[in-house]
Amino acid sequence: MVAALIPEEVLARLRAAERVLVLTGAGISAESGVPTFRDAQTGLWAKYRAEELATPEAFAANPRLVWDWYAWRRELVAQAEPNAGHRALVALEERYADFQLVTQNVDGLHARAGSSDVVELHGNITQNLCFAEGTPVDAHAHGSSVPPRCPRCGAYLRPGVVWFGEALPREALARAEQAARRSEVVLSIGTSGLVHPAAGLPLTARAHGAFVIEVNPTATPLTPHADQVLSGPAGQILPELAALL
Ligand code: BJW
Repeated sequence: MVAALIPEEVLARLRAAERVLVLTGAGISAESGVPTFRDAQTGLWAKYRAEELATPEAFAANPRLVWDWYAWRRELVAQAEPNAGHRALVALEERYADFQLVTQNVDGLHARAGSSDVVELHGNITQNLCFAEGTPVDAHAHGSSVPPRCPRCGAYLRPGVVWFGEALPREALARAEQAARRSEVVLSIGTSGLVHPAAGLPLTARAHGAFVIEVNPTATPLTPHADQVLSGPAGQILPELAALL
């Protein structure tokens, strides 16, 4: 493996910092074999745009189609294992007294890697909610219809994720915004920076004086605003970074 060149300023900022925020997106799980959100459509699903399936309107119009898409993705996630990038963030968490990991990912791989405090902004794909009431429900216990029905009210169950046009979980967003305001260094890892309000967190942090480091093989809307860009795969860069600190 070719060593990524980590600028000395990145190491110096991370060594000096006491408060660190990490924001992750789908790119950190790519090396676990979980397709990124905007690359997810392959095989049977290639004719659909992910953005058009991840909405309450799409579910209302065709619940079976959207449920089946999530069933397929749940299977991919169940077969995936955390990678070296996820594990490097566990090591970073252990280094800092004030470390907040905020993820847009719904795959649960940070927790499976061993991160102990993960703010999940967009929910978790393993969970289910009643589509009518928004309450958590265990799908396996309730019948064979597709999608399964809520045992309380009979409405369809839906995956426990946040779709376009829906509010993010209030406490999760509040914790993420607080961390953005107090952190000295922010790592934005494997996210296209297209989806708000998550995409605004590094910019909020920067406006409050944080040093912003982006880790991504591709430029994003954040790139011109980042103080340093580590261009490459998270599964290579993050372990090198953690080892050098
Ligand atoms: C690698 C790599 C490797 C590859 N290593 N990197 C302000 C401006 C404009 C619009 C809005 C705004 N505020 C709100 C909006 C509307 C909307 C929005 O943002 N729209 C934009 C798209 C235009 N936002 C919302 O609707 C949000 N809700 C909201 O604001 O509600 C307001 C409200 C308040 C009160 C009441 C009611 C409403 C909700 C957003 C929910 C997003 N949900 C999804 C789906 C989750 C479930 C699912 O997975 O199916 O979350 S969308 C999707 O995008 C998913 C992701 O978490 C999210 C971000 O994607 P991510 O992680 O960045 O992935 P990709 O695929 O885009 O990028 C991968 C990156 O990895 C790439 O850059 C690669 O280069 C990189 N990569 N390999 C490192 N090895």
